[in-house]
Amino acid sequence: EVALDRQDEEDAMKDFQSSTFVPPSELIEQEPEHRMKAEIVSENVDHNWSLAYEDGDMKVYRRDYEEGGIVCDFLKATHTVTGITAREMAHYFFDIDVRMDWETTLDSSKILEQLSDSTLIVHQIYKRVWPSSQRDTVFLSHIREMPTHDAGERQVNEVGRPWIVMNYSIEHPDAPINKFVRAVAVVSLFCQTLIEPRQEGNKLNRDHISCKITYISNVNPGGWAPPSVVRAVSKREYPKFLRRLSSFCQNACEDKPITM
Ligand code: 18C
Repeated sequence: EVALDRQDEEDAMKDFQSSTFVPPSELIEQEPEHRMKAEIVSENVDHNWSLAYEDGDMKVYRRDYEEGGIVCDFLKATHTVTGITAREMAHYFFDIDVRMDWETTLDSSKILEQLSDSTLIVHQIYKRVWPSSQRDTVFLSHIREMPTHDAGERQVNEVGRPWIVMNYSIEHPDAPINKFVRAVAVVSLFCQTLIEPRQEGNKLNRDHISCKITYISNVNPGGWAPPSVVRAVSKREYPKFLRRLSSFCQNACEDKPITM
């Protein structure tokens, strides 16, 4: 074990304070007013959002947004997946070893750097969408269990702590922009475990649990792409992703003990 001296400790603290990385746990503190506040803190959808897709518990909302003629719509989806916990859902969404088993938009997904057990830098190459150029992304991917949040924000029947995975674009020297158009994404998957009330003495099993997910995403395809194609691809791919990730997790967890 190496002890830090006082100067090292002060330097480390300064580095940490001046770092632009905000650990997700701090996001549960009061968010100050700014023009994007509604995009990031509210689970509620107002008149600015339109319901793009609905199927049972799954709801996908979008909000039009363009930057210089490029479609960068905001997306927000909620879903409730039976038989799995928040931790299990977040784990499988984060785990790059199973990504190709549920993600259908990719040609490849590769770890550029593993910063810790819960933080990776990932390079992904997407399938080409005709008639546009092929896209890639480089993003920081981080998973964590959140500190217990405000009683007011809890779901009815919620147990344990929420889990969150955040994927957000960064640059990395091992993946310079060359062959592909670099898309820029901010994605977060927030998961909460819900438990059905059951009779005393009844052992908890997977029939009693479900995971409520709130997924938000904002993708800038980077470089012009036909708006109608971008919106058509989104409309098709997000529900597909939610369905596939959900059934992947359900199958993966089926015969395993419940992980809270
Ligand atoms: O969050 C999801 N997956 C995570 C793990 O992979 C990760 C992914 C982030 C998505 C970044 C998207 C970058 C867009 C690149 C082009 C997309 C090509 C699609 C190919 C389809 C066959 O966090 C789940 C993501 C689920 C679905 C994502 C769809 C994104 C579509 C929005 C923009 C479309 C741009 C189209 C480009 C050109 C079209 C003319």
